[in-house]
Amino acid sequence: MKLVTTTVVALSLALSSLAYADDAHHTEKASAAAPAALSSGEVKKIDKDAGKITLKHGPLVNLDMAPMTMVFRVKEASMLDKVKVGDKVNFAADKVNGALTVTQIEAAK
Ligand SMILES: [Cu+2]
Repeated sequence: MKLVTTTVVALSLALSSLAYADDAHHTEKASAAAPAALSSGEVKKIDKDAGKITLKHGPLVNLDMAPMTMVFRVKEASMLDKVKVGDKVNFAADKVNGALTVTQIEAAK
């Protein structure tokens, strides 16, 4: 019985260290492929008909981009209802079909 207990403990220890290794792997992957955190910016212009937003943004690590003001596409036009010109925002941007696209946006608190 003691042997069984020891085996179970050893097994669960092995499993939990495996789980940790897996977590670390996923975190690494996420930061390389997708934005890990939101970037900050300020809304300069909104063109809902075109599905575009002009943002003055800070550094975009995932896109290797320095701070600037530029036009982004938005993933869904409805995202533009959540923000207005002059708002400070937190957003995520990525390259979608070759176009720089805001995939997530929210007014900063
Ligand atoms: Cu830019």
